[in-house]
Amino acid sequence: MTFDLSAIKSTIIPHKVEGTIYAYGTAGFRTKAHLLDSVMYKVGILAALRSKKLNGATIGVMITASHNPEEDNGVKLVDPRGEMLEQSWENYATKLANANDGDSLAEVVEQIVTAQEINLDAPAAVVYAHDTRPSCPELVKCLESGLSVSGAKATGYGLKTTPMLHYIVRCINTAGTNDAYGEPTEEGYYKKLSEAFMTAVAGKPRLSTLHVDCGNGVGAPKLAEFVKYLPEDVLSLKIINGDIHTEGKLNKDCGADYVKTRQQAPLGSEIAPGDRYCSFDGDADRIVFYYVDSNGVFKLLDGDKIAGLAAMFIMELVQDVGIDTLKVGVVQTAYANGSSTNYLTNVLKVPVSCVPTGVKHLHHEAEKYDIGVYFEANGHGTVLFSPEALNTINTIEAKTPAQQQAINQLKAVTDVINQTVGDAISDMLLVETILTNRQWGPEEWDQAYTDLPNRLVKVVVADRTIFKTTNAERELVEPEGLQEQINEHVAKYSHGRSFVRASGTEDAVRVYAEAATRSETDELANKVSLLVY
Ligand code: NG1
Ligand code: ZN
Repeated sequence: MTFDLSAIKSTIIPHKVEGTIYAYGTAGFRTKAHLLDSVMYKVGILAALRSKKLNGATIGVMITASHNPEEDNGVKLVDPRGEMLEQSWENYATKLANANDGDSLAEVVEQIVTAQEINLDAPAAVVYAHDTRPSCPELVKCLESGLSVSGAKATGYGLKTTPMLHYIVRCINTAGTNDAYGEPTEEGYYKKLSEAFMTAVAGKPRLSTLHVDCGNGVGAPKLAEFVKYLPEDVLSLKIINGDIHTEGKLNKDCGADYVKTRQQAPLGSEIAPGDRYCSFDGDADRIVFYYVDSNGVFKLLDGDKIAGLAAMFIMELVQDVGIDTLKVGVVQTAYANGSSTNYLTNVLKVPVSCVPTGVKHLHHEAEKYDIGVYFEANGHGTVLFSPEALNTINTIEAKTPAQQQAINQLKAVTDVINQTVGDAISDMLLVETILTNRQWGPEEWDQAYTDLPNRLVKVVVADRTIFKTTNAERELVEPEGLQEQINEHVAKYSHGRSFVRASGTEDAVRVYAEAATRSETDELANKVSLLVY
């Protein structure tokens, strides 16, 4: 159990390419896989220190690069309740990763130990998992070597989706408490979700088959396993892009990110009017739905549409149960379509908060509501129920059979939802719960509002750090004067909106624009992009 400070000087895995600089950002560490062996070793040390700091609470480590190309990889830490690593520790992660010799690494470890008053003799427990990338087995070994030198009790969970690992971490840390989250196993996850889903759709006819594009990633084998827990007459799924063995196929022309950014169906789909489709990303924490209308036009039902559907359904259920004193709210980012914000605010009349990009910001804001629905437009999100809300839902006594039915359904919905993090399988079940209860196809769902045409452009600039924003990234404060120039263009378009921010995951600046028509949107995006160069 002891942490061997002197041993890290000899076991350190140094950077492969001198001069590489690493940063723990919105997506943890993420870059080309061959640059990550040193980082994995240090993440092993970091996870052990974090666990020691929290008196041996179990910390998770997930090796994945999500929707990125197959040659990339990445790693992020999971805190005890299944949330992302506490923000104040991101800086420690970055410092450890950039220490490139034994002495400086030991020095950074000592700095962290002092700053956080960590007892190095305290126990440490870490669980880890990985996605389907060919680089994972090697990187797992590097992580294990960092865990071993730190004296952590390390348990490998093998191939998992990112949200499954978050679920497992929360289950382990809440076992035996009033707050127990479930069985800390893959099977426990499948059972919890399938049982809750069956209750949530009980008595309603099954919908047509849902085609699930798994982006040739880990979602495919896991979903294939999950369907064994559900009878065919409850949910019918057909997996496409489920090949995790052929090199080069992961996220290639398929998956949630491809569908969202290209606004087109993935490779391997033969989508026709009436068909129901959705896409997962490479680690199955994001989902988007889509269909083609009777004119053959492709229509996307993205994270904003999911948030609207979920908020609508949950608000009605809360009312049927008679607990509408609970405050429901929705959290979005600036990338949310203007029509969705308008629908939430003016039709559902639900409070909407806008926060900077990155799931941790959305998650924290959602915690401020009794029931907080949060989704990024790209399909990453979930619903959080506060402990008080859960307590109210679980203890209220029904006065009528209708109220009892609403209570049962709301309880089931809280179990269908993975409350630790966005989860493609769980979000898929939430959407299917709502559509089955309403007996809606994608067209009925899509009727809530019509998306404004929008365009997201990536602009490569000499130095993206000069772009500084305020107001949840919707306005630039630097470079000086640029925001005024953007405003002048925006003012010329009906329903015009545009903003510029530096990406947190790529060396580029993103320009977003929306306006009343496709051509005006493209024109606005172009004009603003030219200002940024
Ligand atoms: P950046 O690169 O900071 O725009 C992207 C996504 C985020 C989030 C992170 C983490 C967009 C516009 N941005 O962030 O929503 O998912 O990656 O993966 O989709
Ligand atoms: Zn992902």
